[in-house]
Amino acid sequence: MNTHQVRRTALLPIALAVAACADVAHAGNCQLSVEANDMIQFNARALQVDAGCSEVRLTLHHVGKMEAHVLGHDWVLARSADVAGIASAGIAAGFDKGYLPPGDKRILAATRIVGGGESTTITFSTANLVPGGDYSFFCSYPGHTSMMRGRFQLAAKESLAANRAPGQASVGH
Ligand SMILES: [Cu+2]
Repeated sequence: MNTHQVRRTALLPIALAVAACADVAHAGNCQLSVEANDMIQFNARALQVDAGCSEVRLTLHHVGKMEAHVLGHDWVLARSADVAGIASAGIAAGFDKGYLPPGDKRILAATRIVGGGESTTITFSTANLVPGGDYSFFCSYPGHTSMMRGRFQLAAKESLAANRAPGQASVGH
């Protein structure tokens, strides 16, 4: 086993634990549940759904007590290379826009901002995601992005250990 395989294997239980409560009617894991807290943390550093999922249902739960305008959180999905650009544009957009630039095509999925005790659920298509692509999830609230981000993978569950390196396939057309 090489070091890459060891690292992927170490990440897997985290993703599985996050998805453990999902009650999936069809084959494969297409549902995710993520918690965020007053310590500016997500409870997951990596998330994964099966490549066979046409849609993903994600629930974000703010388990803290801070109100949304004081210390809120959202969950945003983008190509890893786009995270910094979206986050800075989001700060400029401001709280009323959910700290995200409206209509920005780089945003692959995003929840609204929630405060302590609140939850929000979104369903998003995987049509624009490439299996094995380099994606990240993050919180766009100002100052949170560096502490609240992780890897997002669209992968075949059977082939994780043999998961090939992200290919050169482009997301755009
Ligand atoms: Cu946050």
